[in-house]
Amino acid sequence: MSGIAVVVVILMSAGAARKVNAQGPRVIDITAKRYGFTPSTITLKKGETVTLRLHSEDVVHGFFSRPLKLDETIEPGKTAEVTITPQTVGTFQTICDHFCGAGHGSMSMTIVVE
Ligand SMILES: [Cu+2]
Repeated sequence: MSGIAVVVVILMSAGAARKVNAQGPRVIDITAKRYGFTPSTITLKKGETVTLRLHSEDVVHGFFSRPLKLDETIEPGKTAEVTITPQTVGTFQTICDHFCGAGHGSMSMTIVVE
């Protein structure tokens, strides 16, 4: 009897683990286009693992934030992905660090970690 109980517990545990793995991190799509990002602000939770999926609608853009250790190149027609787990609460600016035209200097978005 106790052998059956152990097998049932193991099967239930395996099922729970599969469910968690299949779910994976939350994915947030971010589109870069001269001269901004859509959405312009995202909110993450401290300690939550999130995948940022980056797209460009026109030219090559950058996605850079020193405090969040982000430094991605976004090429048109391709998808760049970065998975982060922010550990610091705050409001962080992420900028384009590839010159993309006259308004390049104002191209940024906000990542809020709460
Ligand atoms: Cu730019």
